[in-house]
Amino acid sequence: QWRKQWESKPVDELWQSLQKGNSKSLLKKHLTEERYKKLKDKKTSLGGTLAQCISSGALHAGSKVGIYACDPAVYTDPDYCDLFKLVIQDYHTGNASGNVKHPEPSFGTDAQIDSLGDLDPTGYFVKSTRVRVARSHKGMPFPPSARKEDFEKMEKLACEGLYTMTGELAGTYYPLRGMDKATQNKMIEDHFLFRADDAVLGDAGGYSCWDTGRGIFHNKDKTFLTWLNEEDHFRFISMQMGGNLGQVYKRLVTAIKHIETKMQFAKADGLGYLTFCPTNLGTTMRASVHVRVPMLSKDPKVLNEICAKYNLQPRGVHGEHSESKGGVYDISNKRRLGLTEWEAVTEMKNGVLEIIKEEAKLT
Ligand code: CIR
Repeated sequence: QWRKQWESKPVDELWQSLQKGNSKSLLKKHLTEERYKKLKDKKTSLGGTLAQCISSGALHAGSKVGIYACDPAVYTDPDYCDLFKLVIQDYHTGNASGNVKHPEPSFGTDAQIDSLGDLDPTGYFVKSTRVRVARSHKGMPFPPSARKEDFEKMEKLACEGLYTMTGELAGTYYPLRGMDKATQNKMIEDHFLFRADDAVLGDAGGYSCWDTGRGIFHNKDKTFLTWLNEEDHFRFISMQMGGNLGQVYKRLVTAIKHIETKMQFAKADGLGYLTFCPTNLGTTMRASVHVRVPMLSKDPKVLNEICAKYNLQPRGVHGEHSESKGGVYDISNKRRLGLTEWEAVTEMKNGVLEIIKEEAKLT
């Protein structure tokens, strides 16, 4: 059903739905009638529209944010950036009138990265470690306003870059289009396959021209992966079993620094790397562990206190809105904007070390 180029509903229809529904989204809060009138017929320099940005939020009253960027231009467009800045400030700082400035990217020195080490040499507490970042091609539209040719061009450019990687990072690209059943099953088993099955993303135009330009690159050991055109143009993922955050983070940093010599990513002053969803801007980084804390999970008060102190987000292991099972939590950095990559990963490390210390006391 998503094979064709996606088209949003007319902007006035979306505006009416947003007014009628009881949405509590940041979109509804900040898209005043005055801003709506200013933007409703205004195209960005890459050809995107307000209807594309608000489609998902207008159709899903449960959305918390409700707005997506139709293309990277909205973040710097003199008319659109007002609205986006308010949503970004509000989401990332809890205060729409604040003024968070994102610093220049900084991944840490080699010595610092090496010092991250293993969070759990016992191997008992940390089951696995994963760090991901998102990236977008400079000057290319996001899915709602991308055409089939854009997806094809992005896939080609990405693959040319990915295939220059060597050593541990060298790998193979598996396009979703025409993937045989055996490869598909293997990908599902490995939890790598992504699908067009999220209506919130679908109604944002995220699956336009599906499955053109979509695919997965991974190295031989499956410790380094790249998703092409799932939600973002790129998701770079480094992961492995156990708690060796130093190895996982170093692998990711090596890969993205190399790819950045092959192509240009969309960035903006004060916002960092630009992404389709404004919640991911900045470092775009989520550094996480699956940690086994059966004792702490009996009464999550202490766990929640540590998470609050270190700005961590505890989740169940089956995604953002799942419950913890068997005392295993997915713990990740909550802040992505307004701090460096190095600060974000360090915050995660310190918090997880504290969690392990408290769990060990009770064990
Ligand atoms: C919302 O507004 O609640 C949804 N559009 C999702 C926001 C979280 N962002 C994301 O999953 N990339």
